[in-house]
This record gives sequence, C-alpha cells and structure tokens, in this order.
Amino acid sequence: MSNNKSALITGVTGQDGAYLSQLLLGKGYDVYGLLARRSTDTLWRLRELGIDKDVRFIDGDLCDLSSLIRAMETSKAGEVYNLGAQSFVGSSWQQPILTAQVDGVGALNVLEAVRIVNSSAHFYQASTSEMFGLIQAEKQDETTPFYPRSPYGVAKLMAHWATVNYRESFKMHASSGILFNHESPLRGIEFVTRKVTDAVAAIKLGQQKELRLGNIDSKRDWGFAGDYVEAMWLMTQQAEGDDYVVATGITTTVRDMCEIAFKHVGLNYRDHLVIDERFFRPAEVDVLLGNPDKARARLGWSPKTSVEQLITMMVDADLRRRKG
Ligand code: GDR
Repeated sequence: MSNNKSALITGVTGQDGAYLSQLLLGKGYDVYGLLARRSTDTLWRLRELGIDKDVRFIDGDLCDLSSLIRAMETSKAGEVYNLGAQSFVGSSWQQPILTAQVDGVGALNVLEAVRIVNSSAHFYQASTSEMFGLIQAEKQDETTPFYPRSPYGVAKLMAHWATVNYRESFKMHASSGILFNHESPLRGIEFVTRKVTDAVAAIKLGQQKELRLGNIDSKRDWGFAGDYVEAMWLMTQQAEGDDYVVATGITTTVRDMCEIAFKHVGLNYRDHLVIDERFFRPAEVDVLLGNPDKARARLGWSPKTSVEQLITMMVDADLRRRKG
C-alpha cells in the first residue's frame, strides 16, 4: 500500500479519469485532478457521475513540467495516475508531434515531477495494446514484443519504456498498465464503439439514416472502463511496481460489434452501414487480443462485463441521452 490517501490524476476529465476518480473517492481518497483550462465544457463526465464538485482541480498541463511539480507539491499525492493523453489513434497522423509531446514527453514530465517532489509516490502509466501493433500472437501478454503502427503507438511506447526505466533507475514504484480497448457510456464519440452506439440510438429515433465507418474487419478486445480502473488501482497497491496486461481475452470484429448494437434495438446493421474510405487509417492494427492471466493471478483482477453487456449498456445510455 502507498503511504497516504491522496491521489493525483492527469486526464481526470477523460473516460478513465472519471471512473478512477469515482473509485478513489469511494475509497476515501482526496482526489486531485490536473486540469488544462479549455473554453469547451470538459467536466461533463464527472458531472454525469455526480462527482464534479468532489474532485479538487489543479491547473496544469502535461507539457509544462513546472505545473506538474506544483501539482505534486499541492496534492502531496501518494499515488499518481498518468491518464492524460491525445488518445485518438486516428488523429495522431494529423498531429504526430503534439501526440509525441503529450503522450511521450508528457509522461516523462510526470515521472520527473514525481522523482523530484516525492520519489516514493506510486506511479501508474496508462499504456496501451496499440504498442503491440503488428505483432500477432495467439494472445498478447507482457512478454509479447512491440511494433507500434501509429504515431500514437510510438509515443505511448516511449512513455512505457520511460516508466520501466524510472522503476529500474530510481527504484520508483512505477507500473505500466497495458490496457486493451475499454469503453463505456462516457466514451468519446470519435471512438468506434460510441460512434456506433450513438448512431444506433439516432437511427432508432429517426434522427439519422446511415452510419459511415472505415475498416470493419479489424478486431478488438473490448472491455468496460469501469472494470479496468480497478486494475489501475490494484497495481498501485502492490509491494512493487510492474507491467500488466488488462484485457478480456475475447476479440470481436467491428462488424460483429455493430451487429450487437443494431440488434439490441431490433435493427439490421446491413440496412444502415456505409463503408467510407475517409475512416480508414494509413496503417492499421488488424487484431488485438490480450491475455490477462498475470493481472488475474497477481492482482486478483478479472473483467466482469462481456462485450454484449458493454455495447447494449452504451446503446441504452445513448437512447436515454437522445430522448432528452
Ligand atoms: P483504437 O480505437 O484505435 O483501437 O484505440 P478506435 O475505437 O478508434 O478504433 C477501433 C478500430 O475500429 C476501426 N474503425 C473505426 N474507428 C473509428 N474511430 N471510427 C470509424 O469510423 C471506424 N471504422 C472502423 C479502426 O480502424 C480500429 O481498427 C483505442 C483508444 O482508446 C486508444 O487510446 C487506446 O490506447 C486503444 O484503444 C487501446
């Protein structure tokens, strides 16, 4: 266990930041969230969970080391979760340098702030199955080599190795959670699951006719974000930092995921789906399928939500939202 119940979360306004805040608040933590001030409403997820008044915000940015040092000093955090990122793989080809700065150097900035202010704090890095990229294995685990296929994957790989390196160089309690795709009703609309579930709700309500997608043959190991944040917390509670794959061990094509979503409201995806070249990527990760055995054995963690439960939960939430 870490020595105090104060946590600092970067990316607190994102899907995982919101669920992790909820989990930690429920465990009695003081939760501090790094907040980059934007003119748009970024707090809607925390509001949906009813915790926007409970998180203590600290102004700062992953690209600004001095703000991270200040955040460490203000929060006196015993646990630091680096969830902040430019997390949309598709955009990383349009903004490769920004992605490298935020997702790669940004993680290094957080590691430096932890090392400088309180090197005994427990650190969690949001790593990703995108790092495996082209490497096919029966199931990808902690021993599978990396071969990223996007500027996003490349940047995340830097952050992953920086985490390993700080653990080895400075004996820091630093963990890298190699999370496979994880979704929820709080998922951003640019990601394929939420794009599909929101479109299904709109089509069902007569507000939209078609859904345009790119590569529907790609396969993803989709789990529920609410389950996955528990694995993050469990990693920071161990005697030592380590790397863990967090996945369900089941992979589904984008096509089959669409079928689940449309079927749930009595529709056939074939009547509405249009393939659109614009949504194909310059390089694709064809199959992701994780083996979470180590997390199961060492952390006592296992996924609780099937892909069917996940997608139908998301469709229901989008129907509720669109009905008003
Ligand atoms: P991914 O998630 O790139 O796996 O990264 P995304 O949902 O964006 O894509 C999944 C797969 O669906 C295919 N696809 C489309 N994707 C989007 N977004 N929009 C489309 O119209 C579309 N059509 C087909 C994609 O090509 C891809 O194969 C997510 C992010 O959360 C990362 O931050 C995280 O690291 C990984 O999951 C694990």
